[in-house]
Amino acid sequence: MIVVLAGGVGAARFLEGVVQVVPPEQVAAVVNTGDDMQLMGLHISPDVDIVTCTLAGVIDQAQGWGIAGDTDQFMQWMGVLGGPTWFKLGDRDLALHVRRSDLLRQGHTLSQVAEQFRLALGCPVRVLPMSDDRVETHIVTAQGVMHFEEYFVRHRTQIEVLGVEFHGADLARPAPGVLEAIREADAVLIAPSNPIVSVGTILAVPGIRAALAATAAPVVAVSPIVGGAAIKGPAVPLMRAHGLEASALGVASYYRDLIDALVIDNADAELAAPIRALGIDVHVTDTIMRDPAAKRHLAAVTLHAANLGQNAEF
Ligand code: FO1
Repeated sequence: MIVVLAGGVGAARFLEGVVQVVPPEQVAAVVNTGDDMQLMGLHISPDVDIVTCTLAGVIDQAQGWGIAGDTDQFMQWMGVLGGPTWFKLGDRDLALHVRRSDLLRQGHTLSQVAEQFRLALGCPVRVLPMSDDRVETHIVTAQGVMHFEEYFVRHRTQIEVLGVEFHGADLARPAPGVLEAIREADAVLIAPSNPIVSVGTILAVPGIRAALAATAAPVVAVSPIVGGAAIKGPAVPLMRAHGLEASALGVASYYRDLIDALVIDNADAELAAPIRALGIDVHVTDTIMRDPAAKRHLAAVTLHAANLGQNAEF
């Protein structure tokens, strides 16, 4: 079993590579739910939906989120009625949020909903929310503390980050199957997701860090920072707010006691030595997932770094 700790868009694209190298039924994604948000009475679960819909082949590829070919009649009328329109919910996408909210109200868990949706949509990979308990990532800014999505989407990250809070994390329990998957894994891969508010949120769930430290499986991360910049999203300001250098070396130091190896981009080759000095094995390659072949390549290099590359052609 290959376990992948996943956030949103970058992780979903990485998983598209992993399932080209190993059979999808041998892959389980442990997904961040800290971006989950209550909006208009709906429970929205961005990263779980992004991973599920990407691997089901129904994602809007250009955006990385939302449903391909979706329409915006609901949003248009929501605007007419004076409702919130800052977080765009497509008409097909809306079905996910309404159905999830209804199932949760009936007493189903996030995990049960994730499993029903991935089977219904034809996603071949198990999607395990990190927890069935409510955890929300909030960003501390000079304009107050706000939900991550308010910071990321409404304010387009254009406000200074003073800190990050994982509301509810201390009381959250890993969702069913998460600790077992990590314990029994042949390898644990940390996708090129935001180290702080995607992977960090997963690590904030009590028990998950310990499981990663205890597993016999190699733990290999892919740096989401290339040449000091993030391919997508606010990893740089969030790392800086955590006193971390916004670089592959900063990522290595953040994951230091958790990972055996780090995959970094060719652009950061000069950081291999200082990262190795931290006791972390380094693999330098092209990490930009510009097309399916590049996604496959990155996955193959990462699996090789986890000593599973024998039968992975790349
Ligand atoms: N991201 C945006 O930048 N703007 C949006 O309006 C938006 C809506 C949205 C709806 C459903 C969904 O599953 C994701 C959505 N995202 C949107 C993406 C989301 O904000 C981020 O990609 C993740 O939370 C970060 O991993």
